[in-house]
Amino acid sequence: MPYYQMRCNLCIPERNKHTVIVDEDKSIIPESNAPTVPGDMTERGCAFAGARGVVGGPIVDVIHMIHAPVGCGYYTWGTRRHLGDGYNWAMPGVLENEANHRRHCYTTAMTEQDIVFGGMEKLKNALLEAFKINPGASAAIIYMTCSTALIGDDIENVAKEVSKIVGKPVFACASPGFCGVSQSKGHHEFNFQFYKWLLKYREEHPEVCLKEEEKTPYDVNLIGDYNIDWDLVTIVPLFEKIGVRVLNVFTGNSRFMNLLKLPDAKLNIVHCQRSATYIAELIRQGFDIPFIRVSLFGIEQTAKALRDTAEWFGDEKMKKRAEEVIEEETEAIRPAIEWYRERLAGKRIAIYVGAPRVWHWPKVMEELGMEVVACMTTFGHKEDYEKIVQRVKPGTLIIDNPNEFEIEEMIETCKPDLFLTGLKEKYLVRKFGVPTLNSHSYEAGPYAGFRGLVNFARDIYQALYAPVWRLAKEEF
Ligand code: CFM
Repeated sequence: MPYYQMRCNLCIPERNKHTVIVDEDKSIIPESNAPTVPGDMTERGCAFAGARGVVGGPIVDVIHMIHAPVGCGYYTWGTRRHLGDGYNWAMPGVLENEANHRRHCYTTAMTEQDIVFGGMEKLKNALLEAFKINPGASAAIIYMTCSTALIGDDIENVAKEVSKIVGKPVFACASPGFCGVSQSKGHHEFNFQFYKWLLKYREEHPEVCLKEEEKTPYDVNLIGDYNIDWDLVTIVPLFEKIGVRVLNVFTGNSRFMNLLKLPDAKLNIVHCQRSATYIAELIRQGFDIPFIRVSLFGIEQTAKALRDTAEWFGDEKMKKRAEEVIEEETEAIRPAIEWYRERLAGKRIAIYVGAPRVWHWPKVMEELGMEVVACMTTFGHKEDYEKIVQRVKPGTLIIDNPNEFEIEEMIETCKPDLFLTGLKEKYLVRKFGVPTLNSHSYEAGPYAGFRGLVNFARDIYQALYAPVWRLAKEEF
């Protein structure tokens, strides 16, 4: 029996196949991407959250119209710090980092009556009103959620109608929560539908494509980075320094019209390989543009990403430049990292995030001298777990889509010194005297790239050594 029996699951045996202990030959992975067992208090989000909150949301200069009852509008802002600087067309006096896409909610606020009689007219009027209030918006994206999908509102037709009236693109994304088992399905839907729409739009409006004379042999897209707490500031210059041009980021701090040029690059560099490999794969199939997979956290992985990029271009000058950049950057952070490593050495870490960061980070923890004792993902697929088990030591506990009881038992059995996790678990975990660190939106990022690692190490250090934990332990 390869699975690990948690005590809390004795009465819910369906959960057993989602919990494993990594073995010596790393052959066992938990079952994943499966429907949550009824009665299990999952922490998963819905497909709409994946489409709106994760992939579409970071686009800064569009109206994100949520065609749904007002409750779904919760996912509009404040839920994830995918920052942007596109506030030039928002109201005067807006604060930095409060770009329009995060500051405003646009929703049709469907009522019972609209559900009975249909909401297409309401959607059309809402879009026209939103474009009128925000004349600087480049485009609009309509997101459909469970209720409007169930009544079958034809959002594509409304998109076409409004687009004709305002003369700007309107993309309709059908992302009802029920279309999948987690937010992961929403990533998938956004990728596929956007790509399909983009192909048609480029065909009808060839002027939006990158002109031949504007192309360079070193144009790349960074796919699957969402500029969490300005990660792009520590990532993009690294690529620019080795001599590539980052044409587009899908979708961190991106502009809608620029995204239409996605297929005009020479190479796609995929960072989040859960939420965005789909579009890289579609572009590969449709335009013969290859992609490489990278990890942009920690020294070794970021260095590898730069080397792999230079290697792909096969350009000797770029390869040399990559080595110089790696050397320069590593030297710049070495004293700080050494200081932190001394203080973090031997600490036991549990990681629970969506999926990719759970395999991006074990190497990073190693670089800081720490040990990963437990790994959990909300919506990981088989490939994510394969990567996780390759990167952790035998004996590590892995839980797919954990619930509160499993997290409690994990704390008791694995005894982590720090839990890299999100806000939903934070209070529960802290009650056990275990510090947490906001691993989705960060405490004070960026965390990516070489320079980001110093911030990451600092936040880990501060979480671990906050005097409150000593006091809390004395109390009990
Ligand atoms: Fe990709 Fe992400 Fe993640 Fe993700 Fe997320 Fe995120 Fe995440 Mo939170 S896009 S899958 S849906 S790397 S919001 S920036 S941290 S769960 S591991």
